[in-house]
Amino acid sequence: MPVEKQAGEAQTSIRAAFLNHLTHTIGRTLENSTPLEQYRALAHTVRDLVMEHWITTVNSYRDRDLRIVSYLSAEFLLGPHLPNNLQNLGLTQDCTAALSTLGLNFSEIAVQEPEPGLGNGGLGRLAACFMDSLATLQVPAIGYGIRYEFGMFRQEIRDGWQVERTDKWLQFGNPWEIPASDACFSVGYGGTVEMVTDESGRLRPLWKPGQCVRGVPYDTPISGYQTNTVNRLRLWKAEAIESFDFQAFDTGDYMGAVREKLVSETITKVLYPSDDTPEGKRLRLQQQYFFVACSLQDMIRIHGVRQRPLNEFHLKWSVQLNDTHPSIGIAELMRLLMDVHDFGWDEAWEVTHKTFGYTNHTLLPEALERWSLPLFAELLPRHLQIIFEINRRFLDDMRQRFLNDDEKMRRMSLIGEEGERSVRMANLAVVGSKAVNGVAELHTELLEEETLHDFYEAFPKRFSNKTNGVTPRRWLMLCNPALAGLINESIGTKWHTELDELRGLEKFAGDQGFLDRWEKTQHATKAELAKYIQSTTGIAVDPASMFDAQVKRIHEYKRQHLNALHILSLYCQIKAQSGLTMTPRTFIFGGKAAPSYKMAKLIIKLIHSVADVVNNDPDVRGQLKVVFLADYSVSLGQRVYPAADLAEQISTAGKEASGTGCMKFQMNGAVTIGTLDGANIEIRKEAGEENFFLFGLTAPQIGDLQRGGYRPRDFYERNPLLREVIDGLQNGRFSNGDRALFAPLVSDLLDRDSYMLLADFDSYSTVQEEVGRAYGDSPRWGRMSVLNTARSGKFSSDRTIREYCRDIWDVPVMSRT
Ligand code: GPW
Repeated sequence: MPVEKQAGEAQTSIRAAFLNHLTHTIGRTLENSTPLEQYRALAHTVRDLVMEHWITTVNSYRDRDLRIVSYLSAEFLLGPHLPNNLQNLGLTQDCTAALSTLGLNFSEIAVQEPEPGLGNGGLGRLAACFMDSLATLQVPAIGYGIRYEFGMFRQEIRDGWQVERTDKWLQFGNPWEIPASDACFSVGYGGTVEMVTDESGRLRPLWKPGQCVRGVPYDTPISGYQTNTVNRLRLWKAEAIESFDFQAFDTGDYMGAVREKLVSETITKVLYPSDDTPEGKRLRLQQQYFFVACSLQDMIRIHGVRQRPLNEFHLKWSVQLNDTHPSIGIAELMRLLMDVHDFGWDEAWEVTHKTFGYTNHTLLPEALERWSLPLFAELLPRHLQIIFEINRRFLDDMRQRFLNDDEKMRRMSLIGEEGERSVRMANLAVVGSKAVNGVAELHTELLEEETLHDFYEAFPKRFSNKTNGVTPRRWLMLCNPALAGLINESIGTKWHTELDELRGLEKFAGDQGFLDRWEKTQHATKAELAKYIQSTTGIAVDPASMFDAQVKRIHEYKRQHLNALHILSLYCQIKAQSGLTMTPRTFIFGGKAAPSYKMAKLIIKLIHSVADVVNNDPDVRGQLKVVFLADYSVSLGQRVYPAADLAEQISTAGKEASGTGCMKFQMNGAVTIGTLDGANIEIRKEAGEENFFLFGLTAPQIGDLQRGGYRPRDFYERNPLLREVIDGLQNGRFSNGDRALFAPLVSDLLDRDSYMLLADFDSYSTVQEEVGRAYGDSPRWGRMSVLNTARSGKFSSDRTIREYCRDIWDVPVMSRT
């Protein structure tokens, strides 16, 4: 049989290549190698296969001479490469078989891979899903970002509190990256801007930076699913410029030279661990400018290699700004074109504003990036001049169009004048881009009507919505092989790249035989997570109980504490009525808090206190279990999403721009309890109202309530169960008598409650009761679960990327049919 022979050949060559790398790359024999060493040998084996496709991709792009998409992002949260690359190559089974002939277990080796945690959460993971879809759709694209030496911190839990530990992901080397020493660039900071006369007698500004660092690119191949396309993720590392060392060394200041090196390398040392809350720190601005300056120089270099004049830059590149973090690129491209390449202002602006697209990811006013003017002037004096000039021209234009509406001019200015003067990066991004988009329908609507309303009035055509998506390769096929297998058997495999094909499952939603298999599969996946929970937390959970999961960054607007209050209310009910039975549930939490975010850290402590009380009270009779999984990450997500029955998407309406975890849960057949916020609205529309548990106030109702003077204490006084829970938090009932512990939380809830937990508590509890009843009705729940998967097709990042390609980037996607 030729097919089997081929498979046999693949196995034999993987086996040979693996043993070869073990000897020649790692320097070990099979017998005396550790699993980590075996992982490294296997990673090199797979990388070799990916590299072959890379070479052909580079050649094919060169021949086609297409516009290239450049995705600029301060974060790329890729997750483990090994299993993903094997799946894309179609070699998972061959590899597993090849290893087993050597007495090795693939899964045991794969778990050795340190996760590249170069992102905080949703924004960084979105960039990774986009890279996957771009390669799968064979779009010429480069991702540009920062090679942080230390990624997202590792989270440990001590006595219920979060403790941060450094993430040394590069400690044993990274087989997936290749330094590209031929494309290093320098980046300047500080210094002065002088007016000098050039050869042609023209007076022009010359920036003389006070400090210079070098950017060294590290490339990671990003493979597409079952294509030969492999795109490039280029991450920059900061190094000292050698000549600086020599200067210092010559004058005998060896220590000074080394200090210089340390200072330069600090720039890419560590990822800022805050999500949705920018810290106006100098190093952060240095990081942003560093990677953007390197990336633009690299694009101009490639443009030159393609022998194109620079006034055609925008025809050959589409540069997407992943939030405002890279938006300094607008001023930097202006500077490069004018100061380095002799463009006049108008010529430079023509190219610049047709090059960029800006994606906004938040409505939280405190999350909109602003840089203090003195800091900006000190680090980037020339860029500040350029921003002032962009602003002057822009406001002149607006003043004419809006007849001297001074209030409006103040709101639209790129420079904030309230409090300390600042550069408003969102305004810069909107003014300097050809396209602006939000990440879910409601989010885009609120951007247009509220947050960026003045700009929407001025440039309505610039705005559009691009609802987020996630890659079904990682978030269904890879993480849930059992369910993916059942789906393949039922409807074939076309859904791997055309997720709408999942609709074909609808016809099985009433088929009891199919529902039984669906449930059995789900149960087995839950049993695996139960084992993981047992081994990491020591808590025994029952896979037959409802797995109710909330995994995401810890943030007040995401309201993990609403979930916790509800659990406490169930507990109080059990205590009040001995013998009360309810649908058994396992509440699963996971997520990191920004190290400086006190309230988020207290919420983690709260969840642990709730777990202590609930898990250890015999009156509960095991009906409720609460677990907090430490160190939430992409790989941990890959365990949780497939095992969940219920997904908690309970943010205050109008606060979550989109959310993407909701999509991963839905694909894997979880049913959602959620508010009308972000992508929940679209998930509910797709799934059907009857397959979604809706609760809570809407965004307009929240606005009304807040404007009318919201008094959370009224809700506390009106609801006896809520009162019992809050009183318990206050009087130490849930904290071994410690009355001080949760006092900050309680006083915030009673006196401020900015995120309206108390207003939504009643509705949440009522709907949770309904959830419990529905779960008890297996055919009903099974049907809801199948229909959720069947109707999740919209949330493939392939769909999202197709929309960006069509509406913003103007590049073709490869169709497979
Ligand atoms: F504040 N998001 C994130 F908008 O993960 F920049 N980190 C961030 O720093 C920001 C947003 C920023 C998230 C949003 O909170 C989430 O709603 C969205 O689904 C995700 O970005 C991807 O669009």
